[in-house]
Amino acid sequence: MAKRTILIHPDPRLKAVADPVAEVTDEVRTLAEDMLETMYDAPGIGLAAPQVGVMKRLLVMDCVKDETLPPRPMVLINPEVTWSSEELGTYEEGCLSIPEQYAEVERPAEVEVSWTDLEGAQQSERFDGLWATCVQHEIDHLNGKLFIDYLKPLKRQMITRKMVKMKREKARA
Ligand code: K1U
Ligand code: ZN
Repeated sequence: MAKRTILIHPDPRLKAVADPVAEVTDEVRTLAEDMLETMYDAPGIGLAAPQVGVMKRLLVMDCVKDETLPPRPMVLINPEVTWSSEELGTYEEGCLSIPEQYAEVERPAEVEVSWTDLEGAQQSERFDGLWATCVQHEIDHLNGKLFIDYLKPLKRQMITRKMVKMKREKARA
């Protein structure tokens, strides 16, 4: 397993639509393992392949926050939202590609998602709470959408400017 570098906004790869995974190969399995290691190390509760510069439709997540409960690492390949609730929920979201910036985003409170697992089998599950927020945030990444795209333009520009400055200072250091 190897930790991968997380891209920081703004980066054109974070605005691009990722390609479907054609086959679950050893390369895909290695990518999934590396992404889980990268996510836990960050630490984060989700990570999408474009965030590590791989333009494939694969995401990982583990929204078990209670440390007394066992972890639940999930790998979703070619995920699709097949149903969304009319009821909406608001959560203060963050993003590993937009460090230290948080904002409230409104999304469907529950979603049903189907995907291919690492064995190549088809899976489907209904998510609610933080899991629903996270899976929608990660699927957005696969479509080149960031949580700041839900914010008012001024707020989005302010965050983007902060990230540009942060990246410039990091490059100089
Ligand atoms: O996709 C990402 O950038 C990961 C992101 C996922 C996410 C967070 C909040 C709402 C929706 C989606 C993160 O994991 S940010 C870090 C974070 O939320 C966290 C970190 C440590 C402990 C608990 C949460
Ligand atoms: Zn994110």
